[in-house]
Amino acid sequence: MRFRSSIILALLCASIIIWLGAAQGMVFINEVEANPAGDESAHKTSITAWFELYNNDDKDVDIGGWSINNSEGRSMTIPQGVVIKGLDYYVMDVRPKWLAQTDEFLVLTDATGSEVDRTAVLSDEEDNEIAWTRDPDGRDTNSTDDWKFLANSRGF
Ligand SMILES: [Ca+2]
Ligand SMILES: [Ca+2]
Ligand SMILES: [Ca+2]
Repeated sequence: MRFRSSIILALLCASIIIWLGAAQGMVFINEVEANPAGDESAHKTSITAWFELYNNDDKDVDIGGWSINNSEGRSMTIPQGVVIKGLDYYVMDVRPKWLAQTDEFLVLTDATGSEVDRTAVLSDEEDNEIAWTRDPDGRDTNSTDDWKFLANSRGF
């Protein structure tokens, strides 16, 4: 009887540890601007598309070597040494057209290749400063409702 209750206790402890692990903060793909104001098809344009990552934990996270993959199969690696401070943001500029403006989604993987986050399928066919963002920042219920099309908040 005592043996059995020790096993139950051990299982309970393990569940709590797993639950605490799952409840830890995460890094999210938090905002995506695939269609900034201006004609990005113009020659030598200085317009950049971009996306923003958000660390919703209060601890710093080293994201060096992590990758962003888009739904067209393109991939971009975050440089070594990049750290997002707790509750802070990191913006990556990409050349226009790296992000598709229709039915685009992005997947963030860590340095071991494990998926950390993915966006909803997003379309931005408006040529303006409105961008898709998780609202509030870091909201993630695996629903398209996590995302709103709002005036951009690049880096904040
Ligand atoms: Ca836009
Ligand atoms: Ca544009
Ligand atoms: Ca933002």
